[in-house]
Amino acid sequence: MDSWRGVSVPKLPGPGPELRIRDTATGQLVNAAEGHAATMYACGITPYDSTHIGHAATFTAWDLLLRAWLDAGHDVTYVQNVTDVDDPLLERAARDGEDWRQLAEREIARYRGDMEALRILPPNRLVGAVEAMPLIERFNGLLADRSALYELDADVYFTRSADASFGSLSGLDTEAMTELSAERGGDPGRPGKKDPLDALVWLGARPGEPSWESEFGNGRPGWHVECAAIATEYLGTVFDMQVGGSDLIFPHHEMSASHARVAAGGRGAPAFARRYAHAGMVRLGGEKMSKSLGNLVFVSELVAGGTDPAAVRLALLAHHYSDDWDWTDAGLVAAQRRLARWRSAVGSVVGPGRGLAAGSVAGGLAAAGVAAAAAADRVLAGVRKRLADDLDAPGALAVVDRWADAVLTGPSAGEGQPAVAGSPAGEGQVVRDVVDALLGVEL
Ligand code: 5CA
Ligand code: ZN
Repeated sequence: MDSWRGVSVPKLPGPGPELRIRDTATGQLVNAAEGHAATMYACGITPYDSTHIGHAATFTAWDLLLRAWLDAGHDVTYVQNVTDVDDPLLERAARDGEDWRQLAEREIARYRGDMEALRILPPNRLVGAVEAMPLIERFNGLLADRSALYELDADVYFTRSADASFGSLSGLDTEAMTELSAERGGDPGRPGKKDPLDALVWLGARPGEPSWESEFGNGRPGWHVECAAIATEYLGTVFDMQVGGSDLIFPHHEMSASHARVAAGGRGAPAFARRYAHAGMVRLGGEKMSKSLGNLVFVSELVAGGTDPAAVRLALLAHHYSDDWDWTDAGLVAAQRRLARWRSAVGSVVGPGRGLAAGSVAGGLAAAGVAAAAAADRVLAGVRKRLADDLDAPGALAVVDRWADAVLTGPSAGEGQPAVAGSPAGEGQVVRDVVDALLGVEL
């Protein structure tokens, strides 16, 4: 399906550092990409009640990751799905007496608009489950070839015992997995299953629900197999990063990886993501912001109410992506103040510099130019360093804060700093480019 419109990313001088990320499976800080080509799969939205601040925070985290990769010179392929047919979407459509396709289309459009407003770079491919039916069926065919599927009534299950590495991502014991599976869309208690943790890969058609013909009968795909099939189709058997919110570690990412390992032959050869990153949950009033609870703050409503999307983005970036945190009005106000301060600092030093027009003596001018270039370099190096260290956005914001403080309150506050000889841009422009390219915020 169509992705959304991207924004141009300023090119910064020299390649940035290699991004290190904390891998969920091992807990280690590791290089996010293995080679020059860098590949990422992000689990996308289920399009009903999108895009709340929790979604926005998660997709902003992956946007930072993408921007760090681009800055480091990687050739990036980024794929995201849209779960445009699944139980929660169908249930919502039924509740509201709306056609499920219409609901999905409207929410996907809203999501695209929100992603554009937040200057989140689009994936190379945005793939809906509905359009992916043929490749999901092919993928299920591979699982069947490995004798990893069985039927229960008209449904088809994946037998997790086919995968010796099942559990290696979450590291959870069976009891914890069973509990989470029941909470998050699984059916561990269903009689007739060979193992409570076996996952549905094909649901036989239910009355009144959409279904597709396949060699497994009329039906629709399970959730985990959707992402396993789309990711491996477009990124290959092995790729660099699988990302999503922490609520997806188990069962979703564990199951998708397990499916993919078995589809790839199941002989211990690497399959699916080399690394996993998970974003913390954004709460409202102490509870996870979630569509099912309905405690939501929408990006589209904030923006329609006149909030600058750049301030929303800064409010998100004030938290480390892996932390759980509460969305508050005070956090948004602080972000608005920060944005105004940064804009004011950039505005006061932007351009070739009023210092040039002021007719300073050559020596003073050169010294001011060197100081300005050094200040801009500190921002560039500092923001890069913080982001390369497990996407430390709060640390990166602090680097820019220090620069803005120095500009607005330092001895030469209000004085334009000239560009250095041979430097293509003045201090303000360099900072503006750094904040734009790496943090996605337009000053
Ligand atoms: N379509 C599936 C993934 S294949 C899905 O989980 N959709 S979703 O719309 O429920 O969530 C989209 C993304 O936002 C997921 O990565 C999810 O983990 C994340 N997410 C959902 N709620 C929150 C929240 N409160 N805070 C942070 N991230 C969240
Ligand atoms: Zn997914």
